[in-house]
Amino acid sequence: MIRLAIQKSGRLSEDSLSLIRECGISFVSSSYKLKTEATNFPLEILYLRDDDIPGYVQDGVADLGVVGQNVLVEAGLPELEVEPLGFSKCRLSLAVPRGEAYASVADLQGKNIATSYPQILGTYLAGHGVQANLHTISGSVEIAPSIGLADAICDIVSSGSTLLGNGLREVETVFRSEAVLIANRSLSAEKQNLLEQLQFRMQAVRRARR
Ligand code: PRT
Ligand code: ZN
Repeated sequence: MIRLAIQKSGRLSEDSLSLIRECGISFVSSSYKLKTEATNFPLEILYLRDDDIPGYVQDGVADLGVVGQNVLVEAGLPELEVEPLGFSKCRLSLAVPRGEAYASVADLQGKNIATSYPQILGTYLAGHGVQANLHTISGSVEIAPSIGLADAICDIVSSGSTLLGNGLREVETVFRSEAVLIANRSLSAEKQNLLEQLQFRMQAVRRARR
């Protein structure tokens, strides 16, 4: 039996469940349950908050997980990635108030930047030789400039309409992300074999979708 952690409820949930089903694995899922066993594959599914998934897989509480690369890299565990899954594509971008002049990332020197991704942003800014004050907030990052909390923000963007609606302009792409399959680094031989079967099926599903 191998344990796979997926997001309980959010943007990754539906596509994660569809992927498992398209792999030919049957299970009954219900919104109030925290785990489910598949009926035709030795798989147990755990439903968790996405932020908890990398740590649980690292610790072996779950063997496998489905999570966004943004959350995985922010958690400092990029080495757990085993397979890109091609859904939940988005980017982590820097944005400034629309009326603000902006020529390059050097303009952010000494500025206050609100983000939920201080690790990824810190690495990016350091790579560009920029020192800024990062303010870590966990939600509603886009309103920070309009309430005087920050000069710029760094947040997840997909369509861009949230930035537009908050009077912000996207100026730099810091990181590109998609959902990935992650795995504990010391799986037993039996679990490693189950992982390979799952990866084989996931790759076939992706090829069939193209
Ligand atoms: O409750 P839990 O902690 O499990 O979920 P969560 O609220 O932390 O995450 P959730 O469900 O919002 O997102 C899960 C993952 O989906 C993220 O970690 C990303 O990998 C991916 N993803 C893809 C996105 C988006 N697209 C996205 N658009 N995550 C967030 N957004 C937000 C964005 O921050 C913005 O505020 O959606 C808003 C709208 O985006 P626009 O550009 O389309 O307007
Ligand atoms: Zn989360």
